[in-house]
Amino acid sequence: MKRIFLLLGTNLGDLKENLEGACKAIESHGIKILKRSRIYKTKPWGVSEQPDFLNQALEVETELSAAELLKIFKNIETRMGRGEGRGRWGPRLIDIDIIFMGNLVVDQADLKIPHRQFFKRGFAVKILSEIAPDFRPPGSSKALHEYARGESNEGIQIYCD
Ligand code: PH2
Ligand code: MG
Ligand code: MG
Repeated sequence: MKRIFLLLGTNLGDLKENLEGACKAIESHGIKILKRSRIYKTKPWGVSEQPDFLNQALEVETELSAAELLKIFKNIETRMGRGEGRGRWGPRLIDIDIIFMGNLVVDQADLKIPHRQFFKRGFAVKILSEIAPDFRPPGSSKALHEYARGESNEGIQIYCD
């Protein structure tokens, strides 16, 4: 079974409720949540003039393909009001990103796995490492905890357990 990791992000509306709503919506599609990281408050990456984010990593189990997952997550984002966000890296009610699906590598216009910016975002590496310290990204000899060790904790704080 492939180990599938997601990163949730939100910085508009009721942030905690958005994360909880996203988890419920994910489960409503028969996708099982195996692990949840703690919820972290993070400084915005990419476009800095926007509110702080709450981020949470999930490990999920499903037989669905990457394309099917993408479709489901886009639907959830739209239904939860993602359309109200602005721009590629701008504020949003909910963002559900596929970070890894085991050793799978996807390089399509609408979907890149591993997630393109994952290793550039210290907060993402730190948060995912909390639930999957021993996971080795495709083609890498290093485990996530080794990547996380080199990242600073600046701009990342635990929001709740
Ligand atoms: N997502 C973005 C852009 N910037 N910054 C933080 N801290 N957390 C995010 O989830 C995030 C971001 C676009 O997806
Ligand atoms: Mg994103
Ligand atoms: Mg996204």
